[in-house]
Amino acid sequence: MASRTLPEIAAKLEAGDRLDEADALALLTADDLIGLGELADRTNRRRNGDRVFFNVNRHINPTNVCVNRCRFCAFSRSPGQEGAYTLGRDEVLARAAEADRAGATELHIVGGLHPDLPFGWYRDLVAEIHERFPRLHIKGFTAVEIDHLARMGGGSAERVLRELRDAGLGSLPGGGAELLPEPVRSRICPEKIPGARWLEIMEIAHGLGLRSNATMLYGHVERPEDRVEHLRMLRDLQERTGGFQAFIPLAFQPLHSDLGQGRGTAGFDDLRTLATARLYLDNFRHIKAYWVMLGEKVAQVSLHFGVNDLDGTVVEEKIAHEAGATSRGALTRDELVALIEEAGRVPVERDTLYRPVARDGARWWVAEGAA
Ligand code: V47
Ligand code: SF4
Repeated sequence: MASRTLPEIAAKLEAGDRLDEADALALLTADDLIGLGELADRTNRRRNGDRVFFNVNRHINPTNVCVNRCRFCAFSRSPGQEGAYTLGRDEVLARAAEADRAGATELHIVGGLHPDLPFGWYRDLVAEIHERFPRLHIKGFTAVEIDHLARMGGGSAERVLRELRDAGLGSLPGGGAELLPEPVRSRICPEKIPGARWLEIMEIAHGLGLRSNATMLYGHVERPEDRVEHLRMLRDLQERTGGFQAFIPLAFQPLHSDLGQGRGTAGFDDLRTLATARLYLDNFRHIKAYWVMLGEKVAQVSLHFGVNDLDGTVVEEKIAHEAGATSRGALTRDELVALIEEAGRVPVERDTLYRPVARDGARWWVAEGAA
């Protein structure tokens, strides 16, 4: 691919032309971080103004028992291994109740691929949470888990998604994408479903009216070209379905993983990746900084590099922290608001479907007309 300069890419953007993969590669490898940030910031502010979304959510990981052994994952355990856990139904419900009482708008539920928990266990769990806490949006189960649940008695992925949706599932998170293209995918997670299957399940979900997010795990063995190919695959699917809400780059946390004990990603590369995503993924409205993996400081600075969304209060984080994340496991709503305001932007609490939320303590409602 021919190398493009930043001014050439800026001229394309000014003319309203779409960036191609050569442009994305040039951005991802640009030395002029400030120039890149300015482009991404301008593009973001044209689309989203000064507003930065955040949400009040809670993560729940029902089990860390997993039949896959992804090489980057420090969270999972084999069945019977020390540290393996599976929450009982009541323990999950107690966490949901706590989140509801605290005024959360969303539960983010993901976990390992348990070899014995049947599909019905998950479907009934979703149904019970939804029945008892109908205001909590359930964002749950990566495409990888959906594929697993199909094998665990759910039938096809479409049937699993349909039944979960009918039980009360509201949307899908973006995990499990890792790096979609080969050969990187097989190097970092040889047992995981192929990238094409991840995309297929997302397409089915979008077809059933379930929105989802998309992630990209970066900073391990991949080359910039692999990241560009990953972004291209996401942009192409988004072109067909429009079902992705946010793109979330996940900075690799290297501790206790089989992919080396390095220092993790550089702040420079984190910002470059977020800014490139803003400019190349022109059909994604929201680029989200996951402060848990970036650290609060880089996440805050990223609000000037094309990011318009900060996730979230989180409350109980295991996946990144088992792998050495040094950020805190939770932020309060006030802390998120302060992070955004200190960056000179306007915080807007949202629900999972990006409707602005107004609140009085733990009591919240969707604000009318402020979309
Ligand atoms: O699926 C696992 C990744 C994901 C590591 O959709 C790792 O709103 C970095 O997907 N270093 C879970 N990443 C997190 C996730 C997510 C987070 C926040 C918001 C949303 C959303 C999604 O974390 C896993 C896997 O891709 N992961 N191990 C690691 N060592
Ligand atoms: Fe299992 Fe997910 Fe960890 Fe892979 S990333 S080992 S599928 S929990």
